[in-house]
Amino acid sequence: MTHALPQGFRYLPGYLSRTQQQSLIEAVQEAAKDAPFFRGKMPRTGTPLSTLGSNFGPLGWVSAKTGYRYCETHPGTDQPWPPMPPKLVDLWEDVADWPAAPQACLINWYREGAKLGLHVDADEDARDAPVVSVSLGDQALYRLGGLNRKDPTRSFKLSSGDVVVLGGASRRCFHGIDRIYPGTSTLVPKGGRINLTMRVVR
Ligand code: MD3
Ligand code: FE
Repeated sequence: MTHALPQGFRYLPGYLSRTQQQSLIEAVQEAAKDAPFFRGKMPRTGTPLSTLGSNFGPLGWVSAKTGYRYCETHPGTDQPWPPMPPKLVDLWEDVADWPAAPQACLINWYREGAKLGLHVDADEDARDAPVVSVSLGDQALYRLGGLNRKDPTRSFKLSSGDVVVLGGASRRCFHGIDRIYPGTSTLVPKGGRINLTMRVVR
């Protein structure tokens, strides 16, 4: 007996062709020249995250000892984030079913051993707008739970080119990345997995 997926959750495996994936990786590499990947820290404890992050768009998500926040500038360069690539905006328009454009795209880079504990995304004022996630590079074991931390969870293996739309109730569900599978893709030049998440913030 398996429980139902949350309302508004859409998993689109193999949505992007290899060529489309490559062009997104090129956009990430271009952006990283101006907005280098940085290691965020857990609020209060200052424990380093196991992922490296950067952002596209007018707002970027930053995790620091002082807390999580959306910020108009990169914490290291104090410059605005690189613009959202038009191809990502097109993807949002194709799948998000939402009247507003995304203001932030978090770029998360998972190298071998990186993971992301079970959490809810709650730093956006726009709590009803969907999040659109794009997986690039190595496969990852993704876990999706319910509205409460103790609810049962389901696991999916996300592969390069997969898109997940978290709309409706699924937007408020617990989720995380248990592990990545190193060496399962040749897409990312230095290896690992890059996840892009587009968000409406305010
Ligand atoms: C479900 N990233 O950046 S993406 C995150 O694959 C994050 O790197 C994971 O969780 C990753 O916050 C999962 C899929 C995702 C993103 C946002 C969600 C799932 C979500 C928001 C609500 C529910
Ligand atoms: Fe999340």
